[in-house]
Amino acid sequence: MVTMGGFRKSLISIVLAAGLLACLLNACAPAGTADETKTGSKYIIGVSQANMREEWRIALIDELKEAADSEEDIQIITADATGSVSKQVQDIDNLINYGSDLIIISPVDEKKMASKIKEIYNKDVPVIVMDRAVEGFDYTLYIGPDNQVVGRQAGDYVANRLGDNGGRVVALSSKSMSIQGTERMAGFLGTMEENSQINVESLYMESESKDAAYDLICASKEKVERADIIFAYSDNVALGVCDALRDSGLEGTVQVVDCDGFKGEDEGMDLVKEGRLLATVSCPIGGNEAFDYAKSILKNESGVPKQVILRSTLITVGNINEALGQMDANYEDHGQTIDVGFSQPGKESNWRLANIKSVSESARAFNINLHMEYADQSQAKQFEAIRGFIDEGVDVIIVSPVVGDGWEGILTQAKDAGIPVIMSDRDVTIEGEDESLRTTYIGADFMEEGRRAMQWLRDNVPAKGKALKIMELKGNAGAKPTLERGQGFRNILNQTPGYEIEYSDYGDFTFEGGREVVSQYLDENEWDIDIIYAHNDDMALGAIEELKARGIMPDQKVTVISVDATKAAFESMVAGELSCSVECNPIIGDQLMKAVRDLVAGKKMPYKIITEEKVYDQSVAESLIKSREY
Ligand code: GZL
Repeated sequence: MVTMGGFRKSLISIVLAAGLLACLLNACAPAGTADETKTGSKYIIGVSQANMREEWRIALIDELKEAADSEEDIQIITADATGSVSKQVQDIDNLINYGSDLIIISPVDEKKMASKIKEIYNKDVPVIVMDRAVEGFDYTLYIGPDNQVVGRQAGDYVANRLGDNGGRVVALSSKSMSIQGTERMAGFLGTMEENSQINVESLYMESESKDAAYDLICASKEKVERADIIFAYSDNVALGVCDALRDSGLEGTVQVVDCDGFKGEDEGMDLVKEGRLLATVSCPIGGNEAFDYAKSILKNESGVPKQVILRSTLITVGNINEALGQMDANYEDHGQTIDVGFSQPGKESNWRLANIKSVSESARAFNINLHMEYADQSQAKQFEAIRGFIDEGVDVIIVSPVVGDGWEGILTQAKDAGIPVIMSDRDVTIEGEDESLRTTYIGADFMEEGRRAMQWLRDNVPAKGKALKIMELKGNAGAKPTLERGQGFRNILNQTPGYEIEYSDYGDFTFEGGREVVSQYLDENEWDIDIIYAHNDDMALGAIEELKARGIMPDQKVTVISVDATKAAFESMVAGELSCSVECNPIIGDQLMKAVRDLVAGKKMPYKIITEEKVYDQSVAESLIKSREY
């Protein structure tokens, strides 16, 4: 029996085979549109590329098509928006009308395309956004580099290269800069500002092109010849700079550092090998990652994150052969048992207990021998545990760091022992940003969680007249979730009149800690607080218990909001006590263990993998509580 779906696919196959698609798509991307040899595929992935002028965009399409070649039941259809927002909108409609089961889009303009992406996402068409993240989270998955980090890596290299004596740097900007270029330049100039011994001058190209770069350098010979290093934020621009230096007789006298580091003739990797570039910060294109996750999404596999931030790598003549080897490496998982040492901060909250359960279950499912240690919120005990894992000779170490600083020493010991480290649910700040000390971070975006908490307050608890007083219950001092949930909340608070943080203290993410903060406040003050913002549910529930014990709730209206969205939080919302909880998903065991197996198999890991999260309040708690996993 031919189902409507099967009929639809067969019809499409006929259309594709007849080549009508090319006309109907109204602009085949030069990389070709549909792979007619795979008519009748089970899945169709529609790819909407912003343009097919830029080398890396063509490379993205090629990577996706190459990946699809090895998958019989997946077909790729591409469309080239030729740099036009209106055409990209039309392309997406065409791709969906031909039966695309999933859309991959690299937006022409992430702000102008956000509503179209949200529209198809809300119609349950999975959509993977590449390279430029749209505002908000109305998409299935974002994959791209952190371009600020890319620029900072280039800036750190230039600063180290020039040393304490410093020097002169020319930074090439453009009057019409892409978001990617803007972020890279911001990261680069940010590091230049931290090095007062370096004199930086920005020159502005008429457009973001090789020729515009060439013309500008040739026309600025006096400024350029005084420079030690020129910074170009893309391979395309860098090539124009290198050609201009060559034709001006300055090649080798003035050095060039750039970003992109693509493979191919006259691309960054080539220019480094030829000695025309001093260094390039190489950014993976993400096509292989996008295809892998697209397959998981189409097959309804669990563990698909919300964002994958690709790792960028500094490439010089000293490590280019290793880097090229890594790019071509085929990784293979041999299915062997892998030994993992996991250092948890403790068992401080319901969230942590759910995380421990998830990690333990996934380890068994992924054939991983897990040695878990609990540090009672002590960084020293975490160091002790990690030294133990090193002595044991485990294959991989996973850490959920109790605080975010002070990890350089112990991570260097693990690196020296040849043991990669994955950060789970909390990241660390590494002085000097030596990216090799931590392989990847899998967890939440705490800044976004803080923003969402205050956005919920703004949208649901309107301030009337006098400013509403907020009590903040903070997690443990120095922990990334504490710092960033506080900062994210304040970012929105500072833009929203009518609210003020009246009192803030540490509750250490525990029930008792939250209760104690409220108790101490009441010992010294009359209760004059309108809102409690707790960094996690346990502290919120401890605070509610104390307010009830003191006879304040439920008589007085106190809005209590928190983060985690645990079962206990849902029960409290159903009971009409807690008002809202921003989700922070602890069920990341599968993602962690998949990352461990990929790592051991030799796969290059993303810089960050950010989990999917939502916001829940009393209006939905009753209907969802039975479906909650933790
Ligand atoms: C967040 C996690 C935090 C939880 C708390 O990823 O590290 O630590 O929000 C837990 O409940 O104690």
